[in-house]
Amino acid sequence: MFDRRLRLVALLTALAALLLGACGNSESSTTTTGADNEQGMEFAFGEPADPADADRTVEIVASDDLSFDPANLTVTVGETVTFRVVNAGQVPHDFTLGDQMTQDEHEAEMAEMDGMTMSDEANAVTVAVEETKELTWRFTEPGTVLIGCHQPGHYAAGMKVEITVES
Ligand SMILES: [Cu+2]
Repeated sequence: MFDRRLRLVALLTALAALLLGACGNSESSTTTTGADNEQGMEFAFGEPADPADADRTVEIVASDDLSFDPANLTVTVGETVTFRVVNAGQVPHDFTLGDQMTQDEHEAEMAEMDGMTMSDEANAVTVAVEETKELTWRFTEPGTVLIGCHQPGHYAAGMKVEITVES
């Protein structure tokens, strides 16, 4: 009885450590987590925006052949876009908006978490089978921004959208 309670405490402690580790406060300061976003986390490639301020809506369809449609997109600096993310497949996909560094970090985080579902963040949503979610973003810097799916193996297989932000 007492033994079992001890094991439960040990398990919970291990779980808490795992969760804290995943949240990454002790890791690189550029790691984006939901908690950080709520505290006004800044992104180098733009900022979350109010859907009411969107200049247009772009539908992004995620498929089980590990691609997004469209695979390329051009936006203008200052433009606010609502992405309507549609999962047309039979497995979960996710949509993470970010520069190359953000994609690389997210890929590493997902590998560490071994398939656990990420909670939605200011720049990322997970779409379950037959689910559609929206995310509104304002692009503030010229350059290239990517959308990546970081379900295990998907990004490596090329599941990404290249967004060209024109000045
Ligand atoms: Cu995917």
